[in-house]
Amino acid sequence: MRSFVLPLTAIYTILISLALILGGIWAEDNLNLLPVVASSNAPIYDELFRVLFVIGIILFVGMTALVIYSLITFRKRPGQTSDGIAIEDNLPLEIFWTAVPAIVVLFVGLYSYDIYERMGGMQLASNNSHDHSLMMKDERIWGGIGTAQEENPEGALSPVNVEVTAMQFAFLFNYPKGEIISGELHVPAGRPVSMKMDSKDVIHAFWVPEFRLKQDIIPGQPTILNFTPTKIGRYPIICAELCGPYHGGMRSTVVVEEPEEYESWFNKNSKIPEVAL
Ligand SMILES: [Cu+2]
Repeated sequence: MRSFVLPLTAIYTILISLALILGGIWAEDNLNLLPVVASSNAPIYDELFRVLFVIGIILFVGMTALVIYSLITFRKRPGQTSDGIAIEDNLPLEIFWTAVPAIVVLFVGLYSYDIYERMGGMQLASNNSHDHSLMMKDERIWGGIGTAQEENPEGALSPVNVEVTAMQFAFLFNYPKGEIISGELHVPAGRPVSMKMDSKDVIHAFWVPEFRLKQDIIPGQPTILNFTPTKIGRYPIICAELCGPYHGGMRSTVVVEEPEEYESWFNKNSKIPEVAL
């Protein structure tokens, strides 16, 4: 009889694990927690989010179910006054519960790194350095060899250059080509945008959830943000760094429009007539 007990537990474990994995994948397919996809970065980011979400669902449901099961099965029965059984050491179990989280954490770490690199994060890393030679490199990256442009199949499209100034409690967008200063960010769909961001006072952060992009804006240390908007629409720009008493009101809008609409907006507001976009 004893020899039958172990395989049955193993079969239960396999079945429950399978159900958890399938349930996690089902939940990921059916629960959409993310906003609209509006930049070329977003699908890459969403891929990582989905994987993390499945892992999270499996762990949460699995552990909660195990805790509830144990609370009911191993509860103190009426008339029970003795201590529980003294259980000491279970080497295979200890190896198992060390190995599983180690593998999961290692996988998530490597995968996140890969996603960050595919989003161009490694190229932007130098922007956060105090090193002057790297700061000089920033000037060349801005409006030059941006990631967004490299990812764009029509590499010939020149990026839209925007200088972003953040201050307590607003964003200002300056288009140097047309000498436009705007409170709203206008960008044409399908064309890379290269932004150089600086702050007048404290640290702010430029965040557009629909683009899946968030970048700190640091006083005296310009940061570069390259992206390609893909979906027409108006999306919120949110300051994502607690920057003072009215931080919650530090919002703006990014307007992604058809290239022709963008062109007419640009020409209407440009102080330099007939400039090539
Ligand atoms: Cu702010």
